[in-house]
Amino acid sequence: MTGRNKIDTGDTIAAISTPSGEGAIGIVRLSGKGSLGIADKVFRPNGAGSPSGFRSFTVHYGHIVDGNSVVDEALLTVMRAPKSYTKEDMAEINCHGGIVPLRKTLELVLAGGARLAEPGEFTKRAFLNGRIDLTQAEAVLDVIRSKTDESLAIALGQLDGRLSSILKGIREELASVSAGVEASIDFPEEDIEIISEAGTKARLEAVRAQLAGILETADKGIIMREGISCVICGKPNVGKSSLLNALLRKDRAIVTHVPGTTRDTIEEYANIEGIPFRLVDTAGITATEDIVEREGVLRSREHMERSGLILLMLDGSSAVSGEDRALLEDTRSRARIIVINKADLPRKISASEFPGICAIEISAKSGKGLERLRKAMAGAVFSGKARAGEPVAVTNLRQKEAARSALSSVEAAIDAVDGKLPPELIAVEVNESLGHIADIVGETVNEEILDRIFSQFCIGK
Ligand SMILES: Nc1nc2c(ncn2[C@@H]2O[C@H](COP(=O)(O)OP(=O)(O)OP(=O)(O)O)[C@@H](O)[C@H]2O)c(=O)[nH]1
Ligand SMILES: [Mg+2]
Repeated sequence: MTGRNKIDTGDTIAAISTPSGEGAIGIVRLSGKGSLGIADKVFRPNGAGSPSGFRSFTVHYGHIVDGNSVVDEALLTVMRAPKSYTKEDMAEINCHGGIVPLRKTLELVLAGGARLAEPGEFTKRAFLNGRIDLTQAEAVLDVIRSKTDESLAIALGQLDGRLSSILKGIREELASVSAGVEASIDFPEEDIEIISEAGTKARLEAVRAQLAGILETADKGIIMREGISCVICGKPNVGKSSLLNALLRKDRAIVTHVPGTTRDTIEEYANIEGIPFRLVDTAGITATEDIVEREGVLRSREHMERSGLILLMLDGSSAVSGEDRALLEDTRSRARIIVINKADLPRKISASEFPGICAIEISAKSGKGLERLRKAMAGAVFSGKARAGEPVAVTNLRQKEAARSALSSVEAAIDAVDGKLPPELIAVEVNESLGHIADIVGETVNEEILDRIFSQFCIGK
């Protein structure tokens, strides 16, 4: 278990917070009690005073110095506890964005008493110091990595604490139910029922509905964060690579009239209707003696197994072949769209031949039907579920599993009320549910999970 107050704020951490490489500016960031004292040693302001005397939220022009020699020209920003990213004293040094001055500045602050920050340690401190909860810390990473405007909106909503505030409401309600139930354990002989059975049940049912609502957002939230993999498959030469290029709006894959052009799989993210799709172009599936082609076919099949959505492509300008039929059969039970390509040519196959299956005629060459395909892809992902509305969502499996456990404990508590079980047993379930919600926000989560989460961050965040 992690107590939020256990962090050792005795040490001061430092890191280069901008990407490595050449840039217009680069930032060395410091956090901890010693930040401003260390800044005193390395930063010589042009004006009066020194960093440890500067007011919070002020920016100062000056130079980074190593003894008497100037390392770089810089701007220093001072942010004092508790109003900073980490809730600790912080200093940010904006240097010129070359690798050498940045490294040199970092070395100087380390020599001045700071320790090199671990990945995500600034955000971890913001969490451990109680400025943000774990869902918000995870959202920081999601904001950085978001792939579409819509996924960004969800991440920003979570960073803003929308999920946290719903969870907070649920916790307060459960805590109050738990207190009531426990009171009836302590004072069983009281005549007045401290809390009515029906009242307890109604309150638990309201919580159940709220948790179920949160869980409903999880599938969407996870897809919006991680993307959904979508494989384009079919026999050779039907136009799979042409479709990949058309959806990406760039010539990513090689297209030729020779069957067997694509040998290995090609993966690229595409923003389709706001959903991040990881498109996978595959080698055409066919019985072949060629050893390279056969390896390609094997990989195509592996991707078909793993993907969330299959685009099974047929060449609409020639009749359905045995190879097509085999693939139609193989993908029967999967989420799929039949894509009938080459609609610019005289057609031999039409969408109406596939009643009850989503089949769309397109021309990867002319672009005809692509809009319909995009809509159908988005529709297949959320299978008619509403996508509009507030961007509140559970966005990862960790949150989802904990929410699911919280829900089943609430259900068990309702069953216990229905079954007229002793209040002790109701209280156990309610408290169990409270524990799972504490896990989501990170109050009771163990060190290992924290390490796993924060190790995904870059150093300096
Ligand atoms: N007329 C027409 N030709 C197309 C269309 N889409 C693709 N083609 C042509 O079909 C041929 C094969 O296209 P590719 O995109 O390489 O097909 P593929 O399915 O990736 O082929 P493999 O990688 O060999 O399996 C090329 O000559 C394309 O120009 C289309 O919509 N209409
Ligand atoms: Mg190809």
